Amino acid sequence: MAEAAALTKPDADTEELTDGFNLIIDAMKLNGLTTIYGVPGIPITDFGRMAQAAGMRVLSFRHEQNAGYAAAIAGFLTKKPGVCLTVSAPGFLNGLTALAHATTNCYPMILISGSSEREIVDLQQGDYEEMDQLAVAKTMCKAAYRVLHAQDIGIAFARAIRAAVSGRPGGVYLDLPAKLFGQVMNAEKGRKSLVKVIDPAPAQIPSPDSIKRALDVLKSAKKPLIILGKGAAYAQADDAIKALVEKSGVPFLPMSMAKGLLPDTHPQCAGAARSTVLKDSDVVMMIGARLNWLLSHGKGKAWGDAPKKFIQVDIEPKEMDSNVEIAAPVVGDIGSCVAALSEAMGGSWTKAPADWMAAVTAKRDENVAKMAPRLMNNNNPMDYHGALGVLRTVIKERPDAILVNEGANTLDLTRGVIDMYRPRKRLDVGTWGVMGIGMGQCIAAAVETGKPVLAIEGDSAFGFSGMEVETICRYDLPVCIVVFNNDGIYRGTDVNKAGSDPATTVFVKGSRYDRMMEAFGGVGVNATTPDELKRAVNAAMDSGKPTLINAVIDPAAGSESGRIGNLNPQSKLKKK
Ligand code: OXT
Ligand code: ADP
Ligand code: MG
Repeated sequence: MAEAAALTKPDADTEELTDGFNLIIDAMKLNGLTTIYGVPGIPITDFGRMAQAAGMRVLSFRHEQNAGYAAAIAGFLTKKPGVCLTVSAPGFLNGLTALAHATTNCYPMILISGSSEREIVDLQQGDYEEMDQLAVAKTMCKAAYRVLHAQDIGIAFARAIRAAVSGRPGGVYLDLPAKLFGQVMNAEKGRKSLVKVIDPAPAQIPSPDSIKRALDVLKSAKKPLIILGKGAAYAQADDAIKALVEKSGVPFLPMSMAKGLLPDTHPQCAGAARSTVLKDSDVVMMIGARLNWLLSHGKGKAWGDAPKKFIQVDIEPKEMDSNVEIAAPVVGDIGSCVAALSEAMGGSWTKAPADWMAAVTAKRDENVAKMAPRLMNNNNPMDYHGALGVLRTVIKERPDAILVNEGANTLDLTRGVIDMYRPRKRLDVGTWGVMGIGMGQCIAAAVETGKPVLAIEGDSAFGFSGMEVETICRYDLPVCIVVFNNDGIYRGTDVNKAGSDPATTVFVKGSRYDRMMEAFGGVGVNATTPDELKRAVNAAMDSGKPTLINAVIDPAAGSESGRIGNLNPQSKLKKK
């Protein structure tokens, strides 16, 4: 043995070497992945240090789930996979919810987890944080890969990037066993093993037949409607979408995260006439939106009795006919599809019938007028509308700010009240209605865009990721969090009649979430009136200092599950 080592030594002294740590960093940088959201620990601690030393931005969180939500929304905002880095088993599992969320929402993301040694895991011999992570991850994402050899790192990253962003975007898992990081190889061979992914999300051009079919259906409509979903926002084809909508003269309904793709104040916006347009329309063109629960699966009471024809523009062919028949499927990327539709419409397209647009406008104006006085109240304790009336102006005056929003009443009322003016400025709970996305999304939004962030959070929703206020302070991010504190989930008024424990939906009364921010050097404010709220939010948005405003909301103001109470089963038996 000693002899063999002596023989190889001279080579090792002169040969330029690299290792797994460096190859991972090089593979990421080569492909423009320069920001990592994660939590350090065995076996990735040194990797984080080395990545930072190599000029990458490595943001260290307090819990992997929040880092994962940050990576997921970074993917949505940038069209590049957001990267989340975790330790093995428990860290991996903490990140997995976010990976599944990214996949469900069609956000490109890569979850990279260190893992224990294969030999020990496979024989179930009880390694440190032992878990067959690859097997667990497979069902939660678009693709999952494990890398055993340093020379495969380049290919693995290329595959992960391509899988995340091509076709329908989604989450990808990369399993990196501890031993891989330290594996040494010849540096030149290492460099050659890296892959720069060319055209990671190739354009997918729709067939001319599908474009013609779609326009024939649209032309036949008397009451057409365009529904814009977050896929349309993701596509970053903003000008082309605006051109198509305006040329068609068709009212458009933005799904929650598509608000602002065209301004909510646009004359064709039907956001404030939602029920009317769903019920009365005869042809519906979906652009980057799915007919899932958020659209009542395209059938039933919400859609009324008028017969409907659907046109669907989506990159995923399997999405067609998922819930109802799609009369005109247009499969391709939204940029290419929308451009092809516009071009085929030519210069003399007849706009949607004026009486239909007028009916939609009348309903919209009626709803807006009905809401207006409620937004101006200065009640103490505040209700949702009084508080949101103030915040609506904050966004109107700062249309470039990013709004992060979660909760039940806090979510649903904010969505309705606060108009958005620019694309990809509203980030929320997405397809699963998941609580906990808040602080991760705030951090990624600030980091990826450099814009100020306003988060409007239910007190329950905030609790899921609240510890990340320390992270916000540590990186000194321009984030203003408003916690709508109504003492509980939906309401703070429930009483447990059967014992001394509090009811399941209520929290400590009079909590002061603002003090959490103060604990870490940020600004905390307790606001009990819309006027106080307005002053505090404006100061925060102007200063860019991490701020948390505890907005005291009447505990009786909310309703169970916000606007989706119908989904919450209630026992028909007499309750004790
Ligand atoms: O057309 P009509 O007349 O019908 O009117 C509509 C619009 O036209 C009109 N409108 C307007 N009027 C005037 N002006 C303007 N500008 C305007 N804009 C619109 O308003 C109405 C309503 O419009 P909307 O909202 O568009 O329409 P609608 O019918 O509501 O739309 C249907 C939906 C389904 C598309 C929509 O409601 C929607 O997107 N909903 C999303 C709901 C959602 O995802 N909710 C979150 C989950 S709830 C629950 O699960 C919660 N949990 C459990 C839990 C979760 N989720 N996750 C995890 C990990 N663990 C547990 C928990 C714990 S919520 C929750 C916490 C809640 O407590 P908090 O303290 O956080 O929050 P509070 O409730 O505030 O206390
Ligand atoms: P929303 O919740 O806003 O209704 P969904 O998440 O349900 O939106 O739907 C988004 C849809 O957009 C998905 O079906 C997805 O396949 C599609 N999509 C995402 N990116 C693109 C793209 N670049 N081109 C075409 N379709 C896309
Ligand atoms: Mg609440």
